[in-house]
Amino acid sequence: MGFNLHFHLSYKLRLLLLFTLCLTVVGWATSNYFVGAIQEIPKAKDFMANFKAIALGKEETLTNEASMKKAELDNCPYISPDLRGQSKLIFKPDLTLEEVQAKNPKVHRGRYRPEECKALQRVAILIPHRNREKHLMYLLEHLHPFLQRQQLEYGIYIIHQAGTKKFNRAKLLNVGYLEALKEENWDCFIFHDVDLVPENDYNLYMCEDQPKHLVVGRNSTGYRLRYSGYFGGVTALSRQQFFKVNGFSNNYWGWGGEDDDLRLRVELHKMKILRPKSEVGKYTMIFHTRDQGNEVNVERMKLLHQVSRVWRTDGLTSCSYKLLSVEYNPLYINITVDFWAGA
Ligand code: UDH
Ligand code: MN
Repeated sequence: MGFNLHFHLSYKLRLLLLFTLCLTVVGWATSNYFVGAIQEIPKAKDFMANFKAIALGKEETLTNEASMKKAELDNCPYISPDLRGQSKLIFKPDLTLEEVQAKNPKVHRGRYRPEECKALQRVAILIPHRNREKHLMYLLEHLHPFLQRQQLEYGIYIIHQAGTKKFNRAKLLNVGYLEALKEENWDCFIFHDVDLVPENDYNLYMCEDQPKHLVVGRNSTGYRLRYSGYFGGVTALSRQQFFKVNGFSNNYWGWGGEDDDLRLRVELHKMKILRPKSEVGKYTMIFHTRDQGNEVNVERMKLLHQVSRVWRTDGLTSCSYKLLSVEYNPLYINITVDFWAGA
């Protein structure tokens, strides 16, 4: 019995000693490892900051503070708290672009992003243009505050057709899409006539899972849809939706048909057209007569019969043009193109 007890105690003692030894060894090894790792962290941090700056094409190194601040922003809500609903639009005859600029101090080189939250979408507004400077000024006056109230990250692109030959709205919009994507991976594109001003800021300039037509009615048509299936004036297609249908046709010279063509492309791809409620999708069209160089296109019916046959080869993939200039104005980016160079 005595022998047994002695054996038992010394066995337990030896076990305890072994266990303590193990603990010491493990403790020593891990403390060494962590000290080493902690010394490595500042080096790794420096490397990552420099790498990020290079990858982003920034000259100065991002400070930790600035990158932390950006990461901290919450997503903006789908419905912004700044929306006002329907507003009465006033077009002051003596308005100047400088006044509009002064009222939009947070817009730089045609772009804006909210400071208070992370925008849900990055949106490019594409406006086909020639000889409509006054309309452009009124649209900018209303659109900038409207988009800011919607808490969007956005850029406004004017695509200007050089020369006096036939106007091609659709091809200009294809150019806008291709050129805008060269400087930012925009999520959503708004194809926007220069003379249509939205009246209600619940008309969200955002893309949905289906293409969206934003002009349910305008003052000039008694605020009713022009005809069932109308898909003109202002439309919103995501980068992927527009890419899928190969954009607009490039072959509509003069007025009419190009918007119906895009609708057919959308339908061929089994997508559905969404619209806001009629009280929300309201626009004022600034009065104008028909422009020179934009006479009715008598070929349009013939072209509309070919859509299902030609959409693959006529569109973004075949849009050729000569880029004359890209200018960064305070309130918009101006892209000037020539469709006839060398022709
Ligand atoms: N656009 C220009 N310059 C032009 C022609 C067209 O900038 O010379 C652009 C502009 O963005 C315009 C859009 O193309 O909003 C569509 O052209 P539009 O406004 O002429 O088309 P809309 O259907 O009018 O509004 C057609 C002629 C109206 C005749 C009115 C007589 N009642
Ligand atoms: Mn018009």
